[in-house]
Order: sequence, then structure tokens, then C-alpha cells
Amino acid sequence: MAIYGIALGVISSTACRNATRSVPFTVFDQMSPAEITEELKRRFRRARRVVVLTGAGISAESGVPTFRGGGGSAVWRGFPFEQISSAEMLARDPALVWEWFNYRRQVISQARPNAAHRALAEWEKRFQSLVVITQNIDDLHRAAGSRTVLELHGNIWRVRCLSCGRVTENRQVPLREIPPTCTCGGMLRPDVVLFGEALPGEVLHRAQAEAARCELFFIVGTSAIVYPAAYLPVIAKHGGAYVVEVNPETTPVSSLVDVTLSGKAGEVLPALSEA
Ligand code: BJW
Ligand code: ZN
Repeated sequence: MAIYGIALGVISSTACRNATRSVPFTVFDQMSPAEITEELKRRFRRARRVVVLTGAGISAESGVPTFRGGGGSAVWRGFPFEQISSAEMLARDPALVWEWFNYRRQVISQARPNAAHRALAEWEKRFQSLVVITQNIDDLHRAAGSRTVLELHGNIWRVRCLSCGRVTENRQVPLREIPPTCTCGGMLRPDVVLFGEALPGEVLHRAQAEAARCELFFIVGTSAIVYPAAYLPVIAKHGGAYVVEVNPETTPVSSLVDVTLSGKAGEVLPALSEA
């Protein structure tokens, strides 16, 4: 049986205005639960410290478009997302960047955690330590009930004032004002990490430390090309962890990992829970 995975959300200019999007589908080979090897099952049963690095692919089955995959990458109003999700664009045209985020806030507000997010929330009860390190800004891990979540790239529901620096939660959808302003009168920005910006230092250090000392490291639904997140599986491997990739496509880390479970996160992770 073939799996149809959402590999890429291509968001066009008209699509944005109409709040619709075209999503090409890619046929992926199915991973069957039988491919969960005896060794992985044994390690899964015995592990005490487990770390899971997640990317956009884990939220694809919740209806949140990925950035890359299936050989393409997302475009919005003619802008490649690398351009519009960049520090440079925020400085040049904050209103445009806010419109991009306003659109995505609408999409994400409709999304609910899927079976993969739920499986990871359940794994917290199973292991002595389970840390989810996510590149996602959609908050779906917390919505699923995960408590130990390290957000490397921020959170779409937080805003930061460019004048007073205050960080606040803002769940207004759609935004009434673009760009939104702080109570101090300063301009707000999304509290996310754009290209060319540093990751939150404390979060990154904790993620690196957790990767270095875990026994089992999962890398789920990420193209593993954005740094420094993409370096975490390398740290885990050097620290002696057994590294498992869950993705319907191969990635630059596929050659480094101990085992690749080729399939959709929403099918593979619940199957692992049963292993
Ligand atoms: C499924 C599935 C299903 C589909 N189940 N799977 C070293 C070398 C080269 C470059 C650099 C380097 N170090 C830094 C850089 C520059 C840059 C970088 O990495 N560039 C690369 C692209 C080359 N990095 C940065 O700029 C970072 N900053 C930095 O390093 O700062 C240094 C600094 C220090 C001091 C002062 C100043 C600066 C910041 C990176 C921030 C990334 N931000 C974004 C946007 C966030 C805001 C927004 O949302 O708009 O984060 S980019 C985008 O990519 C987003 C994601 O979190 C990130 C990763 O993407 P992810 O999650 O992997 O998703 P996709 O779409 O790529 O992949 C989806 C995968 O899912 C695919 O593989 C599918 O097959 C799979 N999939 N369905 C399971 N059902
Ligand atoms: Zn302010």
C-alpha cells in the first residue's frame, strides 16, 4: 500500500489572499511496522533518556504545510520562504512579513495535534526522561500534552516588542492591525527565529546537552538542512546514542542514522508505541 505524504505546501499569491493553498502530493514507499527491528524494539523498551527532534513533517498530517520536501520549497506571493522568513525582510518590509505570519497563524489556528504528537506526549509517561526538541513554531506538541518541549525556532503565538523587548502571548486571528503594536507604542514582531538570527542561547544549549547524553535519539519529519538544529543528530551520535530517523524521504542525516523508518510520523510513532 502506498502512503501519500504532504511533502510541500506551495502557497501562491492568490492562494494567500483566498486563504487556500495548492499542495502537490508525493507518493512515498510505505514503512511497515515489521520494519521496526528487534534491536530497535529492545532499545525502545530499555531506554531511560530519549530525545526527539521534530520538524515541519510531524505537523503535515495536521494540515500545516511543510517548507520543503518532494523536491520543492514553499513560495508565498512569489517569495521563496527563505526570503520572507528572514531578518533582512523583517527590517526591509515588516508589514509584508506580518502578512505572511498572519496567514500562517490562520492556518495553524485550525490545526489540531495528530497521532504523532499524541504518541510523543504519551512517551513522557514511558521514559524516565523524554525531551522533545522542536523546530516547529506551531505549538502542537504542547497542545497534545507534551510538557518538556524545547522550541528552537520560537513560537508563532508569541510576539516581541522591538522597542521595549517585552514578550507576550498573542492569539488574535486574524490580526486587527498589521504590523501590530505594543502597549509602549513600539512595533511588535513574531517571536520566532528567522534566517540570519541567532537561536535562543539557553534553549540551544539545553538541546545540545540533552542530545549529548541521551540513549535514543529520534529525528522526525525534518529535512535536516537548517543549522544549528541539523547538528543535533550528529551530537547525539557522537555521544553514543542510537539514532532513528522517521521520514518518508531521505535526508542528509540518513547516512548517519542507525535506522530509518521510512513513513509518515502519524503512522510510525504510534506503531513504535506498540512495539
Ligand atoms: C514527513 C511527513 C510526514 C513530510 N511524516 N515526515 C551552517 C552551514 C550552512 C548554513 C548555516 C550554518 N549555520 C547557520 C547557517 C545559516 C542558516 C541555515 O541553516 N541555512 C541552511 C538552509 C543552509 N541558519 C540560520 O540562519 C539560523 N541562524 C543561525 O545559525 O544564526 C547564527 C547567528 C549567530 C549569532 C548572531 C546571528 C546569527 C536560523 C535558522 C532559523 C530557521 N527558521 C525557519 C523559519 C522560522 C520562522 C517561520 O516559520 O517562518 O524555521 S526556516 C524553516 O526551516 C523553519 C523550520 O523550522 C526549518 C527547518 O525545516 P524542517 O522543519 O526541517 O521542515 P522542512 O519543510 O524542511 O522538511 C519537512 C520534512 O518532513 C521533509 O523531509 C519531508 O520529507 C518530511 N515529511 N511529511 C514525517 N507525514
Ligand atoms: Zn513595547
